[in-house]
Amino acid sequence: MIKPFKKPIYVARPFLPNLDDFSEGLKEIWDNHWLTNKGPIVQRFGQELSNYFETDNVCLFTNGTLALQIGLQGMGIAGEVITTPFTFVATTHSLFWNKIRPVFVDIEPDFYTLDPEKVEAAITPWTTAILAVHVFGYPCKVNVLADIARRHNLKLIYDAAHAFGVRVGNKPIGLFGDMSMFSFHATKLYHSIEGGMLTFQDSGIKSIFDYLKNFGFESEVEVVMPGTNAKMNEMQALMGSMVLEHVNEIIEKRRQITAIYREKLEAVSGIYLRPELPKDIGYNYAYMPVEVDEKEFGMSRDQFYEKLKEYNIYSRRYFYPLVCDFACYKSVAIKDPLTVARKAGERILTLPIYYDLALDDVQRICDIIIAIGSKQANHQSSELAAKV
Ligand code: T4K
Repeated sequence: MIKPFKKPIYVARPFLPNLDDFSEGLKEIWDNHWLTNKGPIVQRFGQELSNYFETDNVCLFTNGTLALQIGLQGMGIAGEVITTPFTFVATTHSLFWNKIRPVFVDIEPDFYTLDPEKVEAAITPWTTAILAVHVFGYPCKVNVLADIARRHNLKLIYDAAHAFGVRVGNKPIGLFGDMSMFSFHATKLYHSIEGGMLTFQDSGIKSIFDYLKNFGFESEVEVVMPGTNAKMNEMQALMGSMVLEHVNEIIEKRRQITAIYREKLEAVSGIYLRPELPKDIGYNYAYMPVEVDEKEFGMSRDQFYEKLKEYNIYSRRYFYPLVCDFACYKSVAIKDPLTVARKAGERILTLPIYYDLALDDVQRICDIIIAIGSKQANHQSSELAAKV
């Protein structure tokens, strides 16, 4: 039997820069005595991200959820928005906080992103926008969705929380649609401890986002709108700036991890991997989702998830339950049977993937999965033999 890992292997672990470098960076904050409210490091960081995303239209926030919430508010989105149930709850919560009705439609089976045909079928006179998610960093069908949005005069908004570093046709993913939200949470491949960012097409809207994240202040004595507090602080920006220097090596390491998983798990009966992405996509290897077929693998996804824990491996069932099945969204009327999303939600498991995960450990995780699978297969065939 393969031994369990001595230390827990989590689904994600934040990349941390060299501690001495970070301490050096902290000295600037100490010297400045400036911790938040448009500090110099936040401003510098904004410029670095602007360069990385090839646009001046970036706005930083304290986290991704507030970025999306404020983005929707600033763009005046109301009524109904067509969205996916196969996502983290924050996507839908940001609609709820804006009193927008979510209209859940199904996803496509290869990469779990919104199915454009289902989107088009769900448009009503009250629809104002499409809120699509580049889930696991897999880009949505950006050109088809853009065409639908244009023909129906809808805003196209992306929850790009998982998509830092992704490119489509050599264009940064944040340049697609009217607005995109990125999360810089610690569990993401790129992070600033907590943090979020909007990229957007209309440069005129930047000042609205700036007001909304800072109480609506125009000056010491003028408040122009009822904003909230969603500012990024200097510590976050320092971390974000330092992690940005390493983002290419982070993505490269994740590519290597993914390659091992793919090579070793491809032939495992009952474990299904995503197809190869189209050649024009520069992927970020944000997550490592696999689907478990209970009959073929010999145990359900949930049994497999529990079994891995016995080996000190903590995978996650992102995204199960579907958002529409959480108690707070149960009352939302849904016309679409969500067949693909339901199947994905019941079968999916995301395996550990992070910069510090040793390639030998990835091999071992795969060996454990293979051993679990074949043990089940042997168990099933001896049960069958006993019945004959
Ligand atoms: N839209 C989408 C599609 C999203 O996925 C998210 C966030 C958002 C919007 C909202 O963006 P933010 O407001 O968060 O910026 C995690 C994250 O908290 C969440 O940011 C993320 N999505 C979601 C997919 O995953 P949990 O509840 O799974 O996190 P947690 O605490 O269980 O962490 C997962 C594993 O990571 C742990 O088992 C251990 C490890 N870990 C975690 C932290 C926080 C560490 O090793 N170190 C750490 O500091 O939600």
